[in-house]
Amino acid sequence: MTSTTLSIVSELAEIVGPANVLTDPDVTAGYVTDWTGHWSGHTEAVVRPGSTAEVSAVLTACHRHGLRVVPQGGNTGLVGGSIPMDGEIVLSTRRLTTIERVDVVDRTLAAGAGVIVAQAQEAARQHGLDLGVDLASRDSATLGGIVSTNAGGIRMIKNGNTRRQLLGIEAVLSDGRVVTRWKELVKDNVGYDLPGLLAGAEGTLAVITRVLMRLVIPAPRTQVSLVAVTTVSDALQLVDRLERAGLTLEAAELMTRPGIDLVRRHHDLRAPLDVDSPFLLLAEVSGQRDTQALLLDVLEQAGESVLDAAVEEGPAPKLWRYRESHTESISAESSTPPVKLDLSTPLREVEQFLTTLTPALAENFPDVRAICFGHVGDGNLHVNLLDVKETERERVTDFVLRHVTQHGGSISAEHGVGRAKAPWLALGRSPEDINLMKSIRAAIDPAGLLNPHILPIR
Ligand code: 2HG
Ligand code: ZN
Repeated sequence: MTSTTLSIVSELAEIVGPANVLTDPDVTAGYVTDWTGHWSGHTEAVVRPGSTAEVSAVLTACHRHGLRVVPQGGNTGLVGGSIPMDGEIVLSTRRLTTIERVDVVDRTLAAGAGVIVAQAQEAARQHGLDLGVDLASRDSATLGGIVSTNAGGIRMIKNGNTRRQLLGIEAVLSDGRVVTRWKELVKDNVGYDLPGLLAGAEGTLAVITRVLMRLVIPAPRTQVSLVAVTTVSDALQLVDRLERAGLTLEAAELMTRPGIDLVRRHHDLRAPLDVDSPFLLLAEVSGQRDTQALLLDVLEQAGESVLDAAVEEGPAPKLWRYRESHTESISAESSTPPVKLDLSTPLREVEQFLTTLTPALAENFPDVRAICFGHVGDGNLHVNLLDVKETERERVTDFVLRHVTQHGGSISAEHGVGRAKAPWLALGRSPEDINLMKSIRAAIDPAGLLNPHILPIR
């Protein structure tokens, strides 16, 4: 350790207590590598403040020393956005775990940024409400993490993204100043939308310490159907039919045959349906009454486009296992950390995008296996590339991101920019747009100390 590091470590220890400044590489290991194992950095210290005042004091100290800081929640991100790739200090928000209040009249939840998503959901459910966001990493992801990445997840089709669930925020700027916008109001039109700006900023503008989340009424009588279809368009038409029949769409997820086969191999699951179709749609619907009858009716009326279907009643239907086990099974299967590309296209382009991508990849990257799945109802697909050689990662990423751009899509639908997409920002935004984002960033964090490599200001 250098003398500057030694002095900052003891300064940080004075603020948060020595037990909450981690320096031993064995202990910090879990904070410097991401879930996929691809993004791996190093740090001299992980600091774990236990209150907003401590976060403020930590950032004030780092600012004084000109030290760069990477904020981190549950470290479940998939784009390297919370990893200290260049030796930054890691500021973990995991000790900010207070659930302050659930308000059943205004339907809000006030909580610390380090509260785990599943715990926030549980707290809301105890009051007959629910968080509007749900995602496979619910048992490790934190509220601060899903807000700062503006996570999408499986309920986005019904409730919108995390930014839409955010009513208020408390955050600390890089120089230690605390900013609070905290009113339990769904209508509050005074000036710029600061919570909306900090949501999705991926820790480049401030460290989020507390959040005020909108809650929703849980779905009544859910039914899950797993439907075998031949084309993506068939899947999307079915989604449209379900909504037109008066059912509320709770989720609409697409899987492919190779993805299902892989999940089955890794989880020892039996075939979910009797036919082998190229695509499977998992649609969860709800309704006030006769939900199952209505669902079966729609499946029947869809005629030959539905090759086979299984229907199961909620809550916690087993059919979801086929979808939620994808990420884990892909990582277990791939000989190298998978290249994970989270993309979206307009709904009318999803079919073309996917059917042209697979042969183009096979022609240009014959050794790479692609598994695609995702939130098809939102036009959002997760393209996972397996067995990619280290030397090929950049080229294959560039290839797929250009392909999605040609289809009018986005290079990042819900996972954010992080390190993974930073070099391709210009594919997703115009030069004027990028410059404006840089100006905002420079105004709020002029020294560029917070998560500097996502939107570099110089
Ligand atoms: C999901 O939808 C997550 O399950 C992870 O966004 C996606 O593993 C992925 O590529
Ligand atoms: Zn997803």
